[in-house]
Amino acid sequence: MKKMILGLAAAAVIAPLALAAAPAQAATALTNASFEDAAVTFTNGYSVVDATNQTLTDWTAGGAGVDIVDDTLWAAHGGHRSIDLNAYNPGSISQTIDTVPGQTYNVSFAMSGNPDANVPAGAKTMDVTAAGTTSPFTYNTADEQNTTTDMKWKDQTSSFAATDTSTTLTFTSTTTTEGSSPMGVSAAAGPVIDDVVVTAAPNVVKTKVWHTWTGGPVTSIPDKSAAGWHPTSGDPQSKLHKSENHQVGVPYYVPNNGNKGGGSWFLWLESTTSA
Ligand SMILES: [Ca+2]
Repeated sequence: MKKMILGLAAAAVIAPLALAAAPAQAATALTNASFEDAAVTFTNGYSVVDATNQTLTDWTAGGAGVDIVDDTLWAAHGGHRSIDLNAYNPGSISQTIDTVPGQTYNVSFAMSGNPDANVPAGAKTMDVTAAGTTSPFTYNTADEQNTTTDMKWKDQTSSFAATDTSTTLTFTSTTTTEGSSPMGVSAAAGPVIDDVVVTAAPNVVKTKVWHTWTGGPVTSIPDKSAAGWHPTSGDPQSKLHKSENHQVGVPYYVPNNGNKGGGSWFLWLESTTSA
């Protein structure tokens, strides 16, 4: 046992011990992410999509329906079309994509708000929901002063951890009232989205490395950031030195590990990397 410890300490070879490796990144298959594909005829620059009129390719509209808006009404973020998540009341759109359980995904999109002058300007609110995670977003058209020719798009990002091999991603308007309106409806101008992108987040790998104190005699416990620590072996075979027996970042002293006349300090340090 003593020889083994000495041998490892002298080896000076870094052998990282991977503790938590998430699944490999997976390609997702979100389609019609810029809302350009829809079998619709536009009247006044928009077309309502709802449960009885599912004309938005690869997406399912819910709630009170949404509007596909083309750039004769306002300029899209990308391409020629974007989505107002309120038709005449709050609606939603959903799409189911392939996912890897345990993998974290980032959902980014461009957000604005319907600047219709017939509806009082104000907060346009919405949720992004996937795998049980709901992230709220707000775009305030009164603050932003966006117009149909300059929608002042803002980049937004949410994330979720997949729990299954497929995940339904849903954008839901929560804009339910906008005060009195000459149009006679309460919530006809909602949050606007375009250019959805779903990417697998980088995997986080935590690595523990075993260190031996090489800084000579000390009168107090060496700090974990002191220069005298030297990486040794990541996985010592002695149970005395197993990482699970020690707190990361807390030096521990072994009174007699085989050295003549004294013991040694040891330390486990952890590093986090993206892969
Ligand atoms: Ca678009």
